[in-house]
Amino acid sequence: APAARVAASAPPGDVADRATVGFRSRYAGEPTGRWAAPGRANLIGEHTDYNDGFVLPFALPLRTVVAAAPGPDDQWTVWSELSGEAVTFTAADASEPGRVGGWAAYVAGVVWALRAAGHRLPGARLAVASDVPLGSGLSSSAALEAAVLAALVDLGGLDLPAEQQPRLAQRAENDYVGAPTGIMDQSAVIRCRAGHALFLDCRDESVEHIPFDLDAAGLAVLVVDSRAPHRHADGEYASRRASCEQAAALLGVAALRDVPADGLTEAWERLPDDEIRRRVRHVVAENQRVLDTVALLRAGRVREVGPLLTASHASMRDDFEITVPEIDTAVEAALAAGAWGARMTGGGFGGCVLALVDADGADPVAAAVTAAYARRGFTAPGHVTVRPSGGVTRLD
Ligand code: GAF
Repeated sequence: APAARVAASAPPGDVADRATVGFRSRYAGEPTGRWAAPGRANLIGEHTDYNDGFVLPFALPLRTVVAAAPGPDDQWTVWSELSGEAVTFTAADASEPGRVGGWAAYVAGVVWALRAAGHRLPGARLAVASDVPLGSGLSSSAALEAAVLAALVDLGGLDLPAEQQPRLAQRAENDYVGAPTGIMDQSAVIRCRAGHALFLDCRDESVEHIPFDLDAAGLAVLVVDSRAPHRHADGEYASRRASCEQAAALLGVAALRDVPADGLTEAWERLPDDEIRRRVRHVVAENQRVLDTVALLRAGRVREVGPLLTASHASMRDDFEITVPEIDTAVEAALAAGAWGARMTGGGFGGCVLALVDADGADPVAAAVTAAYARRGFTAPGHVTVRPSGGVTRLD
């Protein structure tokens, strides 16, 4: 059956068990503890985070688990089930971006960011297992950062309050790995609560946990993996960000967050060309859609969020131009099969679509997307239904 193929892209068996087994076989000892961080989906609010705006992500039941124990001073070894290899790096490697590459750069980046913030941390041995699919726009990198960060904070007895952890993990990604991402993903995987979406103001990082009770509403969220490759470290993400910053400078505001929805027409006239106008329109309207979605969820009107999701998708496709044919096909097919709303989630150029469907509607909608893919000759999509889950936690 095609069900749960997103999750099935991971090896079989419980992810926490896999981390322990990996730790034992690699290091011939017992881990001191295990830390789990989720992937995330963003309900709405895309490319708004680096514009100081609003986002509304929720954590996924798919998790990355790190089993860890202290190790020799100034040395970190990390094994991952996905690569099947261990990477060892020293304090010197971790002090210079670029010295550790590939997936281990996210780990070295966390060590780097902790040390740059003045923390003295112990050397460590780590083993990583994950059910969060890589490169699918579900924040596998933020999950890895958050789980490693939690492990190092606990092993070192460091004083780093939870509210400060997203910024630190973001620094690992921005300054060590070199991806110019915003604060949404790290905030989501660290701060989300089960049964809730995280309403985050990316300017001051204040949060509100908004009830997102799908069962009570008789609804489900279907996540479809487009299987189109997704790379937000590449030039498109950076160029969208640069356009937004350029527009803010032209409009004389600190960030596009400061352009009110009813000030769009005026802003529009002051911008030099059609492309930059459409970029601005996306961000300004998307911020308002987040606020409207929060208001509906607060009122328990979950189903009515659907049209806002679909409007967000149209804006990403037409104004921000970050979708791809597989993604648009999945959204159109989901809507045609009865979804209340559907949109791409994450940075774009591939990744996943989420669809708000009736509780018994996930299978028919997934089947409709799969059929539409087959008609267009695309690689079959993956899919899984998800519930809003909790953020990073220590398991034992
Ligand atoms: C990626 C980035 F990492 C986030 O910061 C955010 O900008 C998102 O794309 C788009 O909303 O996930």
